[in-house]
Amino acid sequence: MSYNNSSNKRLQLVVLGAGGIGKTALVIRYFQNHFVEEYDPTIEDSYRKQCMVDGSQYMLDILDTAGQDDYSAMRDQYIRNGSGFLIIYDICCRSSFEKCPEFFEQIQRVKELDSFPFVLIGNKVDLESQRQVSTVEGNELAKYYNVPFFETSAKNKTNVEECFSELVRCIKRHNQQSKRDEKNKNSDNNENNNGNNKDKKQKLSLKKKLFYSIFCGSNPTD
Ligand SMILES: Nc1nc2c(ncn2[C@@H]2O[C@H](COP(=O)(O)OP(=O)(O)OP(=O)(O)O)[C@@H](O)[C@H]2O)c(=O)[nH]1
Ligand SMILES: [Mg+2]
Repeated sequence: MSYNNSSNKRLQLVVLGAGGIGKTALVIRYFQNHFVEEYDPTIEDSYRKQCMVDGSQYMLDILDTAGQDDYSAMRDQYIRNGSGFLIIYDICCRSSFEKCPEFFEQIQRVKELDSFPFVLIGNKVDLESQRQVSTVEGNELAKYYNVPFFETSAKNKTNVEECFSELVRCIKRHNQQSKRDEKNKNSDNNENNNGNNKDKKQKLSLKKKLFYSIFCGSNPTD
């Protein structure tokens, strides 16, 4: 399928979260449907995939970022180019959960937006016995941001397709809302302009009347 005439369906997704929480494992599970057992810290990797969501086809460009703080300087650039974000923590690592607001605030700052498409993800849900962050806490944080929440397992393939598809829906909704806002802004501007035009016409006709009364001693007959 060609995307030349549907560039709006090309989406840039950015995967963010602390180091070692399973960002790469989730992305590889989604792209290649296998589980990466070993931990090889990422610097930056990108993947491209076509996907079908609600009957529409999309081309996803996914950027898997480094969780290690050594590479955090590159994050602003990734965020700038992203249209949707997966912010991920490890349910067995409390500090990775506590880091999520930092990513959220960084996106807000770089994008200069209060809200943007993102899904919150608690990964490694197969390691239930080592859980440090409850499902309720994850849900509460997602509710606070008003975004979808998933608990996933890259190992067991739990909710992997679902979280990517939901992010695509979030981006679609966000873009539709932005278009509506833009339209409303334009029609407000037009109304203001129409008002201004009326004002201008009234001022011109007053000027005309003044001109005639001064120079002709009478009013125009229009
Ligand atoms: N049990 C279990 N282990 C996982 C899961 N996801 C990832 N892991 C393991 O966690 C370790 C780190 O996973 P990565 O995907 O490399 O972590 P990362 O977030 O990409 O780390 P950085 O690239 O350093 O930011 C690996 O050994 C994975 O096999 C999961 O869902 N369940
Ligand atoms: Mg990685």
